Amino acid sequence: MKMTFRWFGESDSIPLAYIRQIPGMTGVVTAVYDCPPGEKWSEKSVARLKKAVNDAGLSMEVIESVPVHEDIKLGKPSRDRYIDNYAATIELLGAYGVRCVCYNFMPVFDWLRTELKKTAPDGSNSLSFDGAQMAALDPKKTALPGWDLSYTPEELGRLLDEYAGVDGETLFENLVYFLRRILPACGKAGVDMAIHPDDPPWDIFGLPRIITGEKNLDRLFAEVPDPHNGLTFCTGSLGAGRGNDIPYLAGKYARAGRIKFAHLRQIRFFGTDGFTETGHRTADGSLDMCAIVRALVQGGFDGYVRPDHGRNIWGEDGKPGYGLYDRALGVAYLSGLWEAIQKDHR
Ligand code: DNO
Repeated sequence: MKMTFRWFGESDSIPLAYIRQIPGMTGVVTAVYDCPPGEKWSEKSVARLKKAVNDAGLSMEVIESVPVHEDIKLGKPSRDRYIDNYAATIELLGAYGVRCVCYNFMPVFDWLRTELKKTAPDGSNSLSFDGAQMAALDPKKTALPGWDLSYTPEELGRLLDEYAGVDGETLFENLVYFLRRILPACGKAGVDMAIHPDDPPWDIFGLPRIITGEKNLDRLFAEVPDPHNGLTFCTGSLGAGRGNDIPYLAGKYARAGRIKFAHLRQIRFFGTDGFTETGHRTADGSLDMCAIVRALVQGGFDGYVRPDHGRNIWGEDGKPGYGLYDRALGVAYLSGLWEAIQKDHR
């Protein structure tokens, strides 16, 4: 297992030097943020980022994310140009030592929450989702929590209307088309693609979401068996789907060699579909973190791991989910689980 930490580039308030001091830290998971979605990343930006990371004594083997242009998800004729740019970016990243690219195929929005700072009894706060509150929001009228989109309301409205003709089946076909076209570049560059599950894993605002559980993941790997076609095993995203048995899925896809990257995060369920993010320990939420790590270890997973969202604690007011303190505590806890389980497993 290689422990990593997400870092949002030079504008991140957390210095690389602090990240390096977290016990067991090997590298950061980062991205180039100055390139419009769909264009090829510039070599200058990639080289500069890598130098900053390496100079701090850390590696840069995982990129999260190379965004997928909406035209690719919509299957528009312009998609081929954007797919070519994507493949060229993969080759560039491979040449700079990147081994894994995390991406998602969610229409328009990435993760969605209804509250960014839900206060817990201990005074900490964290991200939270309540389905009834989400259903009451109209993305064409209100800004969604955490989403200061680069679209104007008119552009967003148009984009949402374009998805009216795209159901889950079409979206899935568009994903398969995209992967088949870029995987040759991944093979050449030695880069694994690691799709991030939809967060939360069900349709929202009438937009289809397809990376939601076992059935669709099995279909994805059956239709695109290339070994570089992999998964970011995000426990919090898949785990929000209460029908998903997370330790079972961890074991199954680890054994199949499909897990290229793991996001380990704890959530506590409430109501019928609500969840609040908590500290990483098993005792703090609804997911059995110990069983998940055991399944990964026993399944032979030896890839990149990062603690996922943390709470705001000790007075920190971090980027939603991405403060320093609670994620660092998450690393310490997860590394302890790993050491204990690995020793028993040998
Ligand atoms: C949320 C993250 C996601 C993830 C993307 C990958 O905190 O896990 O935003 O980076 O879905 O493309």
